[in-house]
Amino acid sequence: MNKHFPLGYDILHRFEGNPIITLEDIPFRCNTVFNGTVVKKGEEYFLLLRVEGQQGYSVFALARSKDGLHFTVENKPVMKPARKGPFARYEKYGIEDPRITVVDGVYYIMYTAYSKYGTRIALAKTEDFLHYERIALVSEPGNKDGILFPERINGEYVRLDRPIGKGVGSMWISYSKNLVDWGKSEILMTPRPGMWDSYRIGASVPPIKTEHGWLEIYHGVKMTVAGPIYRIGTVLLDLEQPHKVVARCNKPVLSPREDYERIGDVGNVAFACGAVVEDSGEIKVYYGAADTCICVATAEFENLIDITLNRKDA
Ligand code: BMA
Repeated sequence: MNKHFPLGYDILHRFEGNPIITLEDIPFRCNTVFNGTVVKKGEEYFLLLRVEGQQGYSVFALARSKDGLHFTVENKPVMKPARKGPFARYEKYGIEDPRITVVDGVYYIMYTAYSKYGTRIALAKTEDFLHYERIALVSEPGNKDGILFPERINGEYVRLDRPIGKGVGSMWISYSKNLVDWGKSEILMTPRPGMWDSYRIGASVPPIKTEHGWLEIYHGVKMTVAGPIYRIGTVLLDLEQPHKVVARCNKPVLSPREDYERIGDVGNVAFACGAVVEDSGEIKVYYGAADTCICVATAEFENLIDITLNRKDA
């Protein structure tokens, strides 16, 4: 599991049992499994999966595990696009890319509501991971990759998101006193010309608090003649003023290399939506590969911080 690749390979180490969830593990008929957000509660891991149905729109399914590596998926989707009420017209094309964050003991899910109007960020909550209560649509169209911070900062809820302004995908930050009304939006991070994250970037995993700042595991996209390549990178944000970048990794921590990351509905995609920092000091990062399966990769958490601070080479 903690096999260390030589210099030049990835900083996150792939589990040799990857992929950990494929289409064959989903007990109901569907097209593909995209990505998943994780929570460890006690000794159990809950993975909320984005699953695309055969009709083409996505729903959420729940997978459970005792070791974080071997998962069993519930028989039916746990959350489907709303078909009535105020969310229905904005979820017509599906619900996508969930991210769970625990704030003040409540499990909140920010997800993408997709319709002919475009993508909007929506917020729901759950107590048991089986039932979901929608709270609000929290952005206008043209926004996605909404992720809540696990704590209020200076008394306010904070989120990262990715509005598409002028076709450029950058990471932004916004604040709210009540989780419903958001504002004080500011640009946080932009793509870096010439680099692996030159085309688009977006938040991926709920921020993790460290003594050096909030660790944000994000996705960076490079456009090539053969299409986009989605890689995983890291950045540290100031603890008190999270709109300030403390350090941003120069290199991705994981790039698509294995067949299961290169070949699928959308090839060359590694797209993280969740991570668990274990008491042992290991971080498990869960990511969707090629929009077709779920994988896990690990690192020593301290090592990942050092890499982000650009202190160390792989
Ligand atoms: C993003 C999301 C992800 C997907 C990625 C690559 O916009 O929709 O779920 O993995 O594109 O297709």
